[in-house]
Amino acid sequence: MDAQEIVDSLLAGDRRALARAITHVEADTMIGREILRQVYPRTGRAQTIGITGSAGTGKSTLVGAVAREERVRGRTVGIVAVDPSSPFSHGAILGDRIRMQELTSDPGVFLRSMASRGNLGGLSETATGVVDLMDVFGHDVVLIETVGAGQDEVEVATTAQTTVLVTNPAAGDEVQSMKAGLMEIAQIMVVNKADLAGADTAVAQLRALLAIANHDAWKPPVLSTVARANEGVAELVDSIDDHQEHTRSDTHGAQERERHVRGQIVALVRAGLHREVFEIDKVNSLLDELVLEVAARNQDPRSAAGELLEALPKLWATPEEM
Ligand SMILES: Nc1nc2c(ncn2[C@@H]2O[C@H](COP(=O)(O)OP(=O)(O)OP(=O)(O)O)[C@@H](O)[C@H]2O)c(=O)[nH]1
Ligand SMILES: [Mg+2]
Repeated sequence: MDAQEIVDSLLAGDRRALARAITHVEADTMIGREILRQVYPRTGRAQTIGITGSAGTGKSTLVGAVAREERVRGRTVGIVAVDPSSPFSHGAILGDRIRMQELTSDPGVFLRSMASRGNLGGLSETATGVVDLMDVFGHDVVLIETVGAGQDEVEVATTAQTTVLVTNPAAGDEVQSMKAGLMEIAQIMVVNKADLAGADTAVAQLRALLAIANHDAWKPPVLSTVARANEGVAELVDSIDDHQEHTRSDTHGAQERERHVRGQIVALVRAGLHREVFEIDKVNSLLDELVLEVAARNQDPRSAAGELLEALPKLWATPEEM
């Protein structure tokens, strides 16, 4: 099947065509790129929502609960679950699958797990494309779950219009040390596992932090949920709707949408640079030399990186001579 055929079937609502398109985008094939080019003008209808946070905070449980609530509201849901961890964690994906099984037997839900590991370009390149596909397929809502591992967390923020950062009551230290940058990527903060002690304190701490950090038109709400018991989930979906409305409003919409696509482009350039730079043989030769120097403590890693960056324009300018 060529790109055009896949796009036609996808737009006609064929789930197998969606699965096939996602596979192309994940493998970054020429067909995958062509599909994305063709469908992009039709994107932007779905609510795209990133659910991120540290491992084990209850993101998958929350994604399931939010998906069910969206279904109650009559919306169809696409779910992208990104597993960033080791090759040994297939069990984790499987666990999520089993937990979400009840959802996946619902024709109004489409679930796709993907591994971000081994994807040199990082999450943003593939996830952004997969989200676009789920959007044009006609899902009303696309939920993207990622474990916040620094880089990935920032990248997921560029994938979704609305990013929900999930923490737990016990994560007091984490909240304290949470960098302002990380808080800025979130439009909604959730203290999940609010059935555990300390939830009110965590909510109060986050609100206090946000009060000093945030000066935008949108003030991120801090909510508490018990995802496992569906508590606070309807309120979370209300908040997501509020933020979505904000991004589509006349007054702030243009600015929000520009912030979002600027982040996307920058993340894609960063990912593309990363991938392309290390495809250049001369870069790798220089890297090998620098590795030996730094390993022998003759040079520090920072100046080695500086040397490589300085040499880069020249190495890059003559790729065919390598
Ligand atoms: N007490 C309590 N436990 C919860 C709640 N929500 C989820 N859990 C539990 O927390 C554990 C982790 O939940 P997951 O949903 O897998 O968390 P996750 O953030 O997706 O985990 P990773 O994807 O591995 O990072 C499970 O044992 C859940 O049952 C909650 O509201 N309260
Ligand atoms: Mg999970």
